[in-house]
Amino acid sequence: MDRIAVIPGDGVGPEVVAESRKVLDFIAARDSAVAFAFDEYPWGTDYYLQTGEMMPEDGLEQLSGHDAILFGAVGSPRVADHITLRQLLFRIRHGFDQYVNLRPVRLLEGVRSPLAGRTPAEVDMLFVREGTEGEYAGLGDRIYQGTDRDLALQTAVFSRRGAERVIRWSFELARQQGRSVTSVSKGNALQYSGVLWDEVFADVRADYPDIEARELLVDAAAMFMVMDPGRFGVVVASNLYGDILTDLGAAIMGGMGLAPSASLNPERRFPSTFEPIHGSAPDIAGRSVGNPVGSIWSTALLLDHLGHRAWGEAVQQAIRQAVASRATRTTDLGGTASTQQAGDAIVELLDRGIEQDRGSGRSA
Ligand code: GGG
Repeated sequence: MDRIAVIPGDGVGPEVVAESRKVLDFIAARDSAVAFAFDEYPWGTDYYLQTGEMMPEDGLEQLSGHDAILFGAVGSPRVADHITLRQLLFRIRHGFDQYVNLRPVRLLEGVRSPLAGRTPAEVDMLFVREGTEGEYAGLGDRIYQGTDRDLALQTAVFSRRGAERVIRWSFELARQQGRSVTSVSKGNALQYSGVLWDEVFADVRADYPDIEARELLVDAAAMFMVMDPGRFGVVVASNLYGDILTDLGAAIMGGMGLAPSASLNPERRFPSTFEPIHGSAPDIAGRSVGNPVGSIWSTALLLDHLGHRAWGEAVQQAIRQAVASRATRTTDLGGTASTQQAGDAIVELLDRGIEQDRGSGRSA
């Protein structure tokens, strides 16, 4: 039995997470070897407005007994974004040492990329964003507020250990998948943090002579993602650069609603979090138009993480089929389906895929 903590959160979060739950419920109903126990937590902006905190003091303790966390989205115009984001999502990522933020950027068949003429074979990158330190470490100060000397300090934290573990994880992933590794930094301008990152990358790459390794400045990386996305395999970047480049990646793969992520604690000392990379999208919340694919794809990553690899692959296959047709994709992709219809279609395609596999002697 896998214990899954569910935090639907704000805006479109509850709508897309409900579609992920449909997929997991379907799998548990079809496979006697798989069972999930869900604990849902009402944490987010409404909770904050009622209690003064985004999650309770002992929130991490409550989550810690779970095998994984299924997360929706965070953020609302009713509360400053730095409060909602830092007090919920970052508390979980930092508290559970989720130092690998895996973000696949993949163009699916039938989805139109804004990059003219690009095919799925040319847009297939695996971003590995550092998740616990860098620019989002949360160190800094604000002084002389309300005066003309108003001053802010935001300190980026880069440690050798922090850079090394995420870079090494990226090389291992590249080796498993037969991909290259590109390191993204800004060592020409950031003489402390950027240079440390580059030195660690040089040290780690020496342990992987079989893997093609390259380095790019973050500005050049953004340019090449648009001009020549096919050059990237695994891409490892610090917290901020990884965050920004993967929004660009989501655009390249056809839209923010598609992009999945997994915030992993690779040692499994703590639960890992699975969430679409998009935010709460308050402008479309409650209208059943949000794209559930980013959440359901993240759920496929959750299934992989929990050891249900065949199911993870089956869910990805159902997603590929759903987005290939107008009738089963949402309006952001030029389709006609509502959030719920798109989720139902993925479940139906999953079901059909199982029946076909059963007919051919394969099983999920
Ligand atoms: N679905 C996750 C979410 O709500 N993300 C909002 C956001 O701003 N995230 C920033 C980050 O992932 O660091």
